[in-house]
Amino acid sequence: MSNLEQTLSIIKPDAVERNLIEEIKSIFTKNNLVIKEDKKIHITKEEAAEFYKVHQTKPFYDDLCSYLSSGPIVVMILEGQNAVLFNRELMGATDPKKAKENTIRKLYGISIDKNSVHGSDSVDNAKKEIKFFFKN
Ligand code: IDP
Ligand code: MG
Repeated sequence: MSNLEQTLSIIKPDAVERNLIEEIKSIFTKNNLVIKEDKKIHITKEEAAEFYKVHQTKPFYDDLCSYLSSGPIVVMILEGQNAVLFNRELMGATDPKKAKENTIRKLYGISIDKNSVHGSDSVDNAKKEIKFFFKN
């Protein structure tokens, strides 16, 4: 059964800094996810805090917001079959040390905080996150 979805992907500062944009994009496109929109931006810490608001009670929240705003990022809308979960599979586990072989985080992630990519974790959150970056 067809289940076309959109999800939000972010190439985080550690990966942009290491010139991994095209390599990461090609993993998506080779796996039949279509990049519907993409832009390179540099957000403020306040914007990062708004984006990551669900994590505001976590001990790593402040560092996370500083990090996401520390340099340019690439935000993308990916579209494809079961795009939300499928993108999470391509990304791999949050901690690159625990990520499966050939996932983006296994290939490129440096550490649990510098883990190269973000991906929405549900269809509802994907809608909110896409709106946050593309439909203001
Ligand atoms: P996810 O990115 O795999 O969805 P989340 O639990 O939503 O993981 O956490 C958001 C981001 O916060 C992670 O990608 C990672 O960069 C950072 N993070 C998560 N857990 C930790 C931690 O225990 N220490 C430091 N940073 C963390
Ligand atoms: Mg998450």
